[in-house]
Amino acid sequence: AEIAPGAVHVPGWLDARAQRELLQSCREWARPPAGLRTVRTPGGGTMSARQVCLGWHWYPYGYARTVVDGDGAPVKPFPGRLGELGRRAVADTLGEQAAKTAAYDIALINFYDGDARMGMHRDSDEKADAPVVSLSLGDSCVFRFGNTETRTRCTDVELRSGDLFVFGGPSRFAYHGVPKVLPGTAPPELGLTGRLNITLRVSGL
Ligand code: MD5
Ligand code: FE
Repeated sequence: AEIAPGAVHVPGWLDARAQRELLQSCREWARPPAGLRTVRTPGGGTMSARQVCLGWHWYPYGYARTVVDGDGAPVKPFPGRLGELGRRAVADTLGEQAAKTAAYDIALINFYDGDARMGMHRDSDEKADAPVVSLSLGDSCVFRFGNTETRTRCTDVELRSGDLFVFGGPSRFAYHGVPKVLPGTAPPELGLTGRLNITLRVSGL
């Protein structure tokens, strides 16, 4: 479903096997060095979603090649197969032409426990306007999508395990957030308590 121009939600895009395999990879990427970390904002706040980065390390607010706000380790490489997955996601939603130009080189993996949230924001640390590909695993959440100009007049969408969301074109720099995780809604056979979100991005760096 197209939620807004360039913003496309595909429920159940990853089948049960693909979800299991991606979760297994996330568990490996979460191990130190350069593993799962708590992000602190310059204002002294703490983000409740914990994060792992591949390819480039995101910190508030920029990208680096080492974990500048954590253990200082070199960031883990961006796996080529995530790039393939990202291009397939874009081809399926925005078309082959959009997919050709999307050379993914960043994965940000956010882990939400039942109390975690993400406030309304825009993702503008990337220097390229390629679509962002978002994949969700585990517990469902309420995802709030605004537009480029305002955090108001939002649309709430429930994202479930296996869902794909692609943010391209006029939606690439739209406001969005995660006001709520819905604990206990993960597929029981997946074996994940909490929610994982994987975003694939083009750094333009
Ligand atoms: C999440 N992550 O569920 C979301 C999914 C983040 C973040 O917001 O910054 O890590 S990605 C949603 C997204 C990304 C880029 C653009 C837009 C939405 N958008 O234009 O709405 O953990
Ligand atoms: Fe974001």
